[in-house]
This record gives sequence, structure tokens and C-alpha cells, in this order.
Amino acid sequence: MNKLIYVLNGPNLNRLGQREPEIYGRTTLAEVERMCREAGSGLSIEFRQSNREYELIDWVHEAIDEGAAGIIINPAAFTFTSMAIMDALKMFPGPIIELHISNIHKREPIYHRSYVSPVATAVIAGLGPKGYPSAVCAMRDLIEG
Ligand code: CA2
Repeated sequence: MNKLIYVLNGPNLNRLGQREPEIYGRTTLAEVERMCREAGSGLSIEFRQSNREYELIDWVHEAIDEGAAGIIINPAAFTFTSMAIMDALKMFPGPIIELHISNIHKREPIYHRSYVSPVATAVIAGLGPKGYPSAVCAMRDLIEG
């Protein structure tokens, strides 16, 4: 059976490709999903986006209950605010990749302190939308050895 991974996206990322293209590029989230599915052939991918913190938390719980092999998460602004997402991720037994389209460390100091990084297996930031398929390939290595 195909291994299951979750790719979770936080607030405002449904608008990807529509604003600040100099930072985030012109690729839409639907295109990002296609890139993930291409890179993840042979994996089952649950690709989700929400503007609601509780929904992201519920999806982490769902990933645990479904026995998912890994989680890739771009928590967007919740990266810098959400102890609740951090606590949910702490309960996940498999690898977690925190992903950011932009290099958050090159930006203003408010973007430097992530609540997610301390519970992540790896962090990818600054590769643009192509960071997503890279994360899927990296996740495949992590879960398939
Ligand atoms: O670089 C990333 O992927 C971010 O996680 C994106 C977040 C931002 O708060 C993080 O600092 C870095 C969300 C950006 C706002 O959403 C946008 C949606 C569409 C186009 C541009 C921005």
C-alpha cells in the first residue's frame, strides 16, 4: 500500500500567486499541489489549506489517527504564533518538514522565531514554490530510508 503523507498549508496561502510575486512567485497553490503529486508518485498525498488554526490542528490529529508516514507543513503566519500547532505536531510520531516559500531568516526579525522548527525534523525555506516538490522528495527519503 502507498505511504500516506499530509501537506498542510496555513492562512492566506490560498491566495498564492496573486500578491507579492517578488517574494512568493506567481505559482498558484493548485499548481503547487500538482507539483507535489508529480514529485510524490507512489505516495498518497493529502494536500490541504486552511485559514483556521483549529482546522490545521484537527488535520495533524487526523494524520496521527490515519497512521500517516510524514507531514509537510507550511504554517504561514501561525509559524510565529501557534503553540497549539506546535503541541499537535509534537504528538506526531513520524518525520515533519517545516516549509516556507521565502527565506524567513532573511526577513524582518518578527519572522525569525518559529514555534514549529523545534519540533520539525527538517526545515526548508527560500526555494520558492519549488520547495514543495523538494520537500516531497526529501520526505520520501525520510520515510522510505
Ligand atoms: O514563505 C512562506 O511560505 C511563509 O510561510 C508564507 C506566510 C508568511 O507569513 C511567512 O512568513 C512565510 C504567508 C504569506 C502570506 O500569504 C500570501 C499569500 C499569497 C501571496 C503572498 C502571500
